[in-house]
Amino acid sequence: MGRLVVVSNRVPLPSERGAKAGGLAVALADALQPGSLWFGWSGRRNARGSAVTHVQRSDGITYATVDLTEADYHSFYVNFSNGALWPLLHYRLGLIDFKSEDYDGYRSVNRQFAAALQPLLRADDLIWVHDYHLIPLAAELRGMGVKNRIGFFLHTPFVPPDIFHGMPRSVELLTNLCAYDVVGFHTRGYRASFLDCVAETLGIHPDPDGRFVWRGHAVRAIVDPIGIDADSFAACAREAAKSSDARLLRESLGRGALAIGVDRLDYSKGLVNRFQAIGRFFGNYPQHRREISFLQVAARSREDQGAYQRLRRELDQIVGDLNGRYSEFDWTPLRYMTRAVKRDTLAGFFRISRLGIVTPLRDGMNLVAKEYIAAQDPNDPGVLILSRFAGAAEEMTEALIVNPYDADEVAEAMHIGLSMDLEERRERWQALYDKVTGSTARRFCTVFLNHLGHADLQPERPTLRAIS
Ligand code: ADQ
Repeated sequence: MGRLVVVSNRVPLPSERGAKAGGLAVALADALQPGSLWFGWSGRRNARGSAVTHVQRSDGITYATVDLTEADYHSFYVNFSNGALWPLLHYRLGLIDFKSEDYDGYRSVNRQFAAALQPLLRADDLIWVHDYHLIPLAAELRGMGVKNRIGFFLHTPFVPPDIFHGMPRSVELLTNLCAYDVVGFHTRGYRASFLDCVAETLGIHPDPDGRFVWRGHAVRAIVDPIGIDADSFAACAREAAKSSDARLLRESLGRGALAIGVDRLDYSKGLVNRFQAIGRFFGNYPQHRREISFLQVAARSREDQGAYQRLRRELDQIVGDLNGRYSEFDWTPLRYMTRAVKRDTLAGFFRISRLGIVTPLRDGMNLVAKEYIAAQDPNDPGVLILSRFAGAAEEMTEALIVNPYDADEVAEAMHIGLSMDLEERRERWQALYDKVTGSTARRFCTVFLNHLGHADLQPERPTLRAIS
């Protein structure tokens, strides 16, 4: 196989990474061998935008990044990627704020990325593009004559045609995806939605393996669920459970148990519904008051968007109402933190908690569900409550699967989880642990790159003109 070139919106630069490695950096750790190149946005904004490519090297890997202008940052990143595509791909048509000038900015940044990347490419590079910010990148590269194999992995869900076409310019976005050789999704359901869009919109009927040809170009849609390095997360949790942070947390609980939720502060994660379910739980099952405290760690995210500011205010209010109603002078039902906590500290917190609450309204996969399982003590494991709308629910069927919109059902699952005997907890956990250790980050990369490495190379590939 040729050199691997990873392209993502943000590049986790080694100089900035510190102790907290991002999810993508962890997932791709095995795939990024010395010699690989990682390309994307530096995270910086300045007047020159993408005119200069910054290059750093670390452990044999080259990190090449470009800056964005203030205007591009807003149109490409804040407004179109996160203000339109993100809600679309999470089934939230009502939250889409589409403006054609933002879409133009999105296309323009993808063109700038392609122009900055193209001179760095070698003929046999395998190019692996990540996530919704960069849907048009392959079409732009093809328009510049790049003939390499190019794959795309979507970390969010994909939506059925009726929802997808709620987005203006949806057909352009769909045909842009057809400029990739391999398009990867976390679940069978997301792939089916994509192929339904292809069939309905483009009039092409993919074969049962997700293969089809669009304007002479062979495309393959694959299912490749992302995973974690479960063994190292488990080892990290064993150590972190002995740390002073974990000890202080345990002491602060007194004789009570801990239930934990860890999410980015994002409306897709279902925190409003989750907090309502916690209130319902203490209302419906008063016998559990004082027996358990909930800890929600919700790292602030995308704060320059109105929807996120409104969400934060709403959550502040619900937490205040809930704690005001149920707290005792020596017991707080819901502890709520809006900052990031280090990964290893969280691993220790997962291990000492009796319930893991993962109830997104929609989520591509949700790695927290897998991390929670990896972190448990096999002799006394906690119980995972998991939304049926997380991609992880397709595999993790031994969790207590809930409808996150149904506060009574989630409250009942909390009651069942807290009351579950050790034997059942062990059985469920063992089945889940086997799945988490069988579907790792390494497997995710290997499957994708095997497909990409074997994608048809078409010397006479017709140039797919970038649609602008
Ligand atoms: P995210 O929406 O960021 O990712 P998720 O998969 O849950 O969602 O989390 C990514 C990582 O961030 C996890 O390792 C988690 O431990 C960490 N994290 C989350 N909240 C944190 C917090 N409050 N403090 C510290 N760390 C925190 C997107 C998609 C997901 C998909 C991933 C990977 O939205 O559906 O699973 O990409 O494909």
